[in-house]
Amino acid sequence: MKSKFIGALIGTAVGDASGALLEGYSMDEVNSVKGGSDTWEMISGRYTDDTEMMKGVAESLIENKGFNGEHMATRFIENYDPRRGYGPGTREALRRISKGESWKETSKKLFGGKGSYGNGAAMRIAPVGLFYYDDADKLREIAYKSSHITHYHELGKEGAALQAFSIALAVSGTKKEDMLLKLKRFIKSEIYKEKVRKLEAVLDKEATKKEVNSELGNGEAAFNSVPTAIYSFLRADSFKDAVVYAVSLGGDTDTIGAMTGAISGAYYGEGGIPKRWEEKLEEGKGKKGRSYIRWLGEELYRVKVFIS
Ligand code: R7I
Ligand code: MG
Ligand code: MG
Repeated sequence: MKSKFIGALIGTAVGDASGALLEGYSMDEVNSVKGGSDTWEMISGRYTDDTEMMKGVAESLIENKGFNGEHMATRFIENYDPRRGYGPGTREALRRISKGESWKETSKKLFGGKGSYGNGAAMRIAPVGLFYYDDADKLREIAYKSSHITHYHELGKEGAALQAFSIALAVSGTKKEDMLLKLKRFIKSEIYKEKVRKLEAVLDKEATKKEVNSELGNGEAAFNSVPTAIYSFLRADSFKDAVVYAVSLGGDTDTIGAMTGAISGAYYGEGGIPKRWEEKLEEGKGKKGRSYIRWLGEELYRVKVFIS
């Protein structure tokens, strides 16, 4: 279990770093850069906002032994590093909260008053999926609340909950073939229900990457990337194949890589992550990189056992 906790957090960082240099490239461009997918290796160990924010979620859950919105928002602000490439909505939300606005009110004002449906809440959600893996109602509640800090839109929150629940299923040792049924039962929104139906269809027919992108999407909206990450995990037989495939789809490569890495790391445990990839991961400025992320996984596990 501890190895799964560490695996999901290191998996997020490794997946993020794997796609980091390719974010925004089309599928064809990615494949012309990296060639055949099985020969591809991680180029750089530098991670982006996806991992930076995931650390804030983990730190806050650990320090509070559960969710505290104001504290988590403060962690996001303290960890904020503009060079990591944050989404514009998230950047604006954190700027406003740092100026004194309430974390409960800020995100509602973005994107014309409906809030963001970007994948920024889902990409950082791994610690929530781990910490609440044994309680689906609580997991949903905290996934929504932690999203609310930056992503108020129902589809942004539901994407984060779906990603968290996928991680929870992976942690609890659910067999891959049983996951889709459980995911279908969990989802509330019609848009995600439809996406999971499409996911099942592309899985059944061994679709081409082009078909996967057109059916599931590879963009920055949560509904165009969370189902794609789940698919990338389900179709592969190893951590490496899952992440390489996710990145090879192009588009929001760091984030689809990070989310695929989170689910796969939770499923296979840290031992499933190629050692050379983990070792390539940066230690980060202020020593909050590879070793620190591993420590966060251990601590999150320790606190989970303590409160259970
Ligand atoms: O979701 P968010 O934090 O962005 C995450 C992405 C990941 O790829 C990271 O790797 C990083 O590169 O950024 O930031 P948001 O700005 O909230 O959402 C991302 C994008 O989704 C926005 O810039 C919009 O293009 C789009 N988007 C929306 N478009 C129209 N209407 C999000 N919400 C809306 C909306 O309501
Ligand atoms: Mg990023
Ligand atoms: Mg991204």
